[in-house]
Amino acid sequence: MTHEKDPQQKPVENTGLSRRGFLGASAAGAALVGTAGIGSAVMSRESWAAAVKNAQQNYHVAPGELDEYIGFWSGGHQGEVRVLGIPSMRELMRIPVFNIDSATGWGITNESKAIMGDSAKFLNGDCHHPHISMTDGRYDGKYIFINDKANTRVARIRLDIMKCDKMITIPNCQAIHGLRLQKVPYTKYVFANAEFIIPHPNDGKLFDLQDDNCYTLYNIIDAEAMEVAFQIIVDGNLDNTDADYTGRFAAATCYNSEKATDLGGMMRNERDWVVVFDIEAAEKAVKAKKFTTLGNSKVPVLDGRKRNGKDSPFTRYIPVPKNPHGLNTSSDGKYFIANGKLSPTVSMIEIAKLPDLFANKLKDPRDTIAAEPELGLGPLHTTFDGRGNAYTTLFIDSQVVKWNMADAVRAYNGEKVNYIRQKLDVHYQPGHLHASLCETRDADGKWLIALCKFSKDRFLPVGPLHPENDQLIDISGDVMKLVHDGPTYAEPHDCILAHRSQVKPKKIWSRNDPFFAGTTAMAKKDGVDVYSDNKIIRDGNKVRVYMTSVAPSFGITEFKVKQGDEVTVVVTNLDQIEDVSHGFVMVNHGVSMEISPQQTASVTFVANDPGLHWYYCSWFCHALHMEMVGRMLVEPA
Ligand code: RUQ
Ligand code: CUA
Ligand code: CA
Repeated sequence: MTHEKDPQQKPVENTGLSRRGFLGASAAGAALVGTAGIGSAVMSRESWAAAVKNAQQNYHVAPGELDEYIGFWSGGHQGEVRVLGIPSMRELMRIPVFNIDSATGWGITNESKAIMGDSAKFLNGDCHHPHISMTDGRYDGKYIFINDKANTRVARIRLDIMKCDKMITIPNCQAIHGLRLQKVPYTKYVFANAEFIIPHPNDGKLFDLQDDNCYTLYNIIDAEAMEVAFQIIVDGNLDNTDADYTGRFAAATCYNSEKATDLGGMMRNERDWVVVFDIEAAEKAVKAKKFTTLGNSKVPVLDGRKRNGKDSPFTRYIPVPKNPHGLNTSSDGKYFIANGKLSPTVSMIEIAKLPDLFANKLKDPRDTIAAEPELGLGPLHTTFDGRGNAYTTLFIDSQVVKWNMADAVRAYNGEKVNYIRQKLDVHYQPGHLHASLCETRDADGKWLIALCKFSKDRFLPVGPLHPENDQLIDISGDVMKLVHDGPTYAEPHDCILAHRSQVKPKKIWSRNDPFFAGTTAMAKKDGVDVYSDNKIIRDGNKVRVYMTSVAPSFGITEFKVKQGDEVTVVVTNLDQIEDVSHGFVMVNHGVSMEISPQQTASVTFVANDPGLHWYYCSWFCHALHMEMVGRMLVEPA
């Protein structure tokens, strides 16, 4: 029992237990310490033994073995989405979204530029919240949606090909932050918070925010069409959001009810709020054409602000301690949980009481609060294990606290129970945390990821810029056990874990996939079948070079253009063997793209430099990969 260096050894607050007691190798010894505890944190000798044993869930995935869970990590201000296997924490893939990617040609190819639309001019993004589409509160494996705070966008990733297929810029807003999906009956809507309050119209006349024409909007996006279905004006600003399991409600935290422009001002009020949206009521108003529009945008806009103390039909404001941050729906569907950040508490809003709140049957919106447990310093986000426990990150304490929701409610109602189960040190300053399947009815309480903002001394030094530290925690037993440190590059705000059976990507592309439909349509107009033809089409000073590729050669190994021609190279990879991806790089032209089996990809550039220019395949595809080359001759004008 003297594991002096045990990093998990720390007193468990309010229990009199030490972490050594929870995690010592000797179950019998642990049981002895356990009896010194009080309240519900006491475990029987049997459950201690089981706890120690259960916390031994294997996280080692041997070479050749596959992970049980697939995780999607936001790349933060790096802009991409990363795919990891859990529990190995191995990075499996990167999906470029709001960034430019040299390997796949994202942001370079015509197909990706068409998806990025007008916003292709931006080279940066800042994504935070990846979420998997659902049917009846369970992941359906179809899409991932993710926000871009930096350039006010929302993007969709098709999970069958693991590529971004839609990207939209949200009108009338600045900075999309919180993003969640409708869970029930299915992901018809994506809910997206525009964080910052701006003047409407934003025409350079107002710089202050107190004017009535300064506000922000809650965005309800049609997930299939990827168009903003409608927007709701709110009081205050918007931070994080989540939806319920009835399909009717969504909720968002507001930290700037003050409409302040500076730090001090944003902390002035003792309470900010959670705004709850009645999505059904809002939908009805839109259908009945009871909306306005803003500026040039045609998106229906509803006013969800309080007017003279009167609530709108679509919104209710529930006061919670100042500057809340994360908003998480418990996987049992009972609570919206607002995380206190500046307050050591989280506020549990009872979703079953919301119909009464909207029907004005409650005296006080605070009557919806089922409990407000005190957890520790800096609670930011909460996740769930499907067994009635919640886990909250404590940013300032650098801990994850495990607590029991039913006991928190009992304590709030005056019973003497201890709802804290365990506090585990993490390294360091955790923001989000995410337990396996926790956003769905299937929350299975096996693995938890704590996404730590600081890594400090946990890895070899790599200069002033440090990696972050995503830690894997085994929560399958009665105690949490830290099992792995995972360095990550800027900045995985959030991640999401699905069971591997819930995501079924294709191994090779389908012919005529909509991803490159625009390109094959262009080919058809040129009388070209991309699946067989190698042809050069001249169209004024535009030249379209259609070629196939089969390892290890391009269908066209030389072509000639005139200086100043706009050249479009279209490559279709005819290989049908899994994993035989080719690339196309035109040297000294900033041209690079991936062409995976049965994919068509295209890139357009201007041939400005007279002379011979080599092109080559950039993905190692064959023993003769180096020989997979061709030449372009640019004849002087
Ligand atoms: S927010 S660290 Cu961008 Cu998800 Cu809380
Ligand atoms: Cu084709 Cu390398
Ligand atoms: Ca505030």
